[in-house]
Amino acid sequence: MLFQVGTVLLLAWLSPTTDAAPGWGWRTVTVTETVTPSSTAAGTCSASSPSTSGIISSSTSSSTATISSASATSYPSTTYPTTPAYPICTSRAPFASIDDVHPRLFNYNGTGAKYFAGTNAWWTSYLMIDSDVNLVFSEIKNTQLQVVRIWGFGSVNTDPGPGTVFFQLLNSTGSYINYAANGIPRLDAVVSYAERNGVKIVLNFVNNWSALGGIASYNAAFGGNATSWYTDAESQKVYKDYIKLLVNRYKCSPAIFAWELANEPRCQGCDTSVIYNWATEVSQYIKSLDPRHMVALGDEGWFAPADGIGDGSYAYSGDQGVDFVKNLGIKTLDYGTFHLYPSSWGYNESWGSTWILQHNEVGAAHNKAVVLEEYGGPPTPNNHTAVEEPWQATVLKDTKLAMDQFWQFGTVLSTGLSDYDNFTIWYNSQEYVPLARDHAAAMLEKPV
Ligand SMILES: *[C@@H]1O[C@H](CO)[C@@H](O)[C@H](O)[C@H]1NC(C)=O
Ligand SMILES: *[C@@H]1O[C@H](CO)[C@@H](O)[C@H](O)[C@H]1NC(C)=O
Ligand SMILES: *[C@@H]1O[C@H](CO)[C@@H](O)[C@H](O)[C@H]1NC(C)=O
Ligand SMILES: *[C@@H]1O[C@H](CO)[C@@H](O)[C@H](O)[C@H]1NC(C)=O
Ligand SMILES: *[C@@H]1O[C@H](CO)[C@@H](O)[C@H](O)[C@H]1NC(C)=O
Ligand SMILES: *[C@@H]1O[C@H](CO)[C@@H](O)[C@H](O)[C@H]1NC(C)=O
Ligand SMILES: CC(=O)N[C@H]1CO[C@H](CO)[C@@H](O)[C@@H]1O
Repeated sequence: MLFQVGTVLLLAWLSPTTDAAPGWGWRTVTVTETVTPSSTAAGTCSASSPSTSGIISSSTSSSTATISSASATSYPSTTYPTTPAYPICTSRAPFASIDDVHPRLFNYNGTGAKYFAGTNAWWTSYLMIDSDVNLVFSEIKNTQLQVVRIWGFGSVNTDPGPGTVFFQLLNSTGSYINYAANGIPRLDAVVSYAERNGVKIVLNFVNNWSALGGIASYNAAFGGNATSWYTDAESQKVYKDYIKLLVNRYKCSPAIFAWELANEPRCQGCDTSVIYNWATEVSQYIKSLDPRHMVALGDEGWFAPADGIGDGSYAYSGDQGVDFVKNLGIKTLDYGTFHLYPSSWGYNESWGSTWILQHNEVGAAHNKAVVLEEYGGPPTPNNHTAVEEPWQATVLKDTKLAMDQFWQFGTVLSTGLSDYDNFTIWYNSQEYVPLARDHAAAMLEKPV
């Protein structure tokens, strides 16, 4: 999502306008539960043993940082699990891949190419209560949505305390991974419950936006700014170390649909080569760690003038340093991604179908899978059907887009409503039937 990632202060969730301004900090969990994770990871999961013998810290005194693990003391407390805190890789389900016969489509679980739908529930990794994590995946499963996109990042510059989930603390002396109960074990739970429910996830590694840390939290610790981050040696070192930690930890799991470089990476005013080069290098790095899972970029799908598409307006101007066509040529990115928020971008709602068709055509020209991985409109709560149904019909009837993922899934957790914004489609609400259930079924029935 472009701007707000709504935070819901749990004690105030009845408030009708809880959309936060950009840059909100951390979800404050007012209900905490002692997490008593199973200490036994699946025995079959030897590939997953992560290099977590100590805090991963990287010196900031020079631009060539080094990892010195096993040297630091436990942060913020407790022990370092060298294996995931929840059972992972117990499922024998096949990994998702690009289909051999139909390279524009996915082979989800070894049974051949299929179209399908998915969703976004970024906040799942910040839930403290296991039964809530399980609820999210079981509801998504019974809707027949196949893939959920979730934030795998969460960085802070100062310790927010044990009631707030975060995965990484960044400051001038380095990166400190949080293995306490409000840290990496929450991601372990996400992967574990996704696997147990037979749902696959896209795990995203950094946010362009400042919510949940993001690029701004790297810059606060290591210097740099929103554009230099992509080439800043220190930030890139810490970012890749974080990727390495998660990829090694979860790479044995069939619940990983794809690894994703960033949420809506932008480099405003930059040559498109900056993001192209960064995405090439990072995706190659991920493939070197884990050649068996797919990798995606997570961008909004902006076109650049060189593409010769569109009317030259904002979405086609290259202003954000992203060139969808050029990036689709990166071999270590398995599929192309794009988003759709006409109301935020200054377009009318019917332009949405144009945007969908344009990305489909580029996918056809490259013979490569393309996914509409976020879409939302109109910018008011509820009643999204009139605007979103025509987009879904375009995807279904007029394209070979492999998957679409509405923004965003919402449900009632044990603590109250899940985090939400004006685009949330609430589980089993009236509009959930056409936009989630019926669309998911229709995508699965679409002939290949
Ligand atoms: C950075 O955070 C770590 C972990 O809390 C702490 O040990 C270290 O002293 C901090 N460094 C600075 C410069 O504050
Ligand atoms: C970001 O940092 C780069 C490299 O130091 C610099 O050239 C650029 O002007 C900075 N951008 C902004 C907006 O400050
Ligand atoms: C995200 O990208 C935009 C465009 O480059 C930029 O203006 C913004 O500052 C970025 N967000 C953060 C938190 O750096
Ligand atoms: C929507 O915008 C497009 C240009 O982006 C324009 O061609 C079209 O006429 C507009 N449609 C409506 C209903 O305003
Ligand atoms: C959400 O919708 C309300 C009206 O229902 C509006 O006042 C508010 O500005 C919207 N928020 C955003 C971020 O668009
Ligand atoms: C829902 O949208 C339709 C137009 O598509 C409108 O006529 C109706 O008033 C809306 N309902 C609510 C409850 O906002
Ligand atoms: C989305 C998809 O391809 N799902 C398939 C997973 O595998 C079962 C059989 O085990 C198929 O029935 C599904 O279609």
